[in-house]
Amino acid sequence: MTYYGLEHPNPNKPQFRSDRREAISGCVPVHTVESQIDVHPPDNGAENTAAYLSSRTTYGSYHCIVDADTAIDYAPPSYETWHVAADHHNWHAWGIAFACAATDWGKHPAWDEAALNIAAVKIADFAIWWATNIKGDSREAFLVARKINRSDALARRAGICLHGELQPADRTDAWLNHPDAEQLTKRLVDKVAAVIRERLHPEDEMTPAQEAKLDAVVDDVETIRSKVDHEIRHIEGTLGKQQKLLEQILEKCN
Ligand SMILES: [Ca+2]
Ligand SMILES: [Zn+2]
Repeated sequence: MTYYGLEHPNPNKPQFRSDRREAISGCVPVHTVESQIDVHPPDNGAENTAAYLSSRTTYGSYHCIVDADTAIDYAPPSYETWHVAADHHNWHAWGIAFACAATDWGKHPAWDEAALNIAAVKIADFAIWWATNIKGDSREAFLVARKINRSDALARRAGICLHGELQPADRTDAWLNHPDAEQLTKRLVDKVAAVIRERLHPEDEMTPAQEAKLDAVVDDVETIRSKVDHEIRHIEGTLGKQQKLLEQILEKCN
């Protein structure tokens, strides 16, 4: 894994810190960069954002930036990046940003879907890394695949939240005031859960060939069962005759 921010450290302002001042909580604030959306392939939004983070003269960075065709890892999850000014959330949280503006959601549905899918993969990657390395049990990754609010984040709980919720004084990203805010959050959370499920339980998914094999085995079992049933009925019939004979003998003896 390579990190753009490590390969291109910002000479003007450092954009990360290589150790954390708090335990990594699994809290995932979601951002929009508030950049110009690039809807004409190739989408250079994430690429341009990464270059900006490594040259800007003010503080501001994320662990990951996504657009409709790319995810750029900017700094390792064990590092702090500068994405939520409020309440020391940078100390424990892992930040991901969409290379668009909060007002762009819903205007380019194909872009939204592609970028949400890419973000879901990156959040799921982080969730599994966090669960495995910090919590010691990969199944805890599912804790990240839920919506949390500001008080959850203040309590350092795992989950997905919006920057605007964590810092209501001066932020509304990634989609806090959007009419479809609830739906956008649900879409992202559901996609993250689906990726984690797929990664942690690949045996639940069968290929068509495996399904055909299973059907054949079930058919075999049915055939064997009906043969056994037939044999048992035959044996019962024989035993019945012997029982009757025995009863007749006993009757005569009496
Ligand atoms: Ca791109
Ligand atoms: Zn933000």
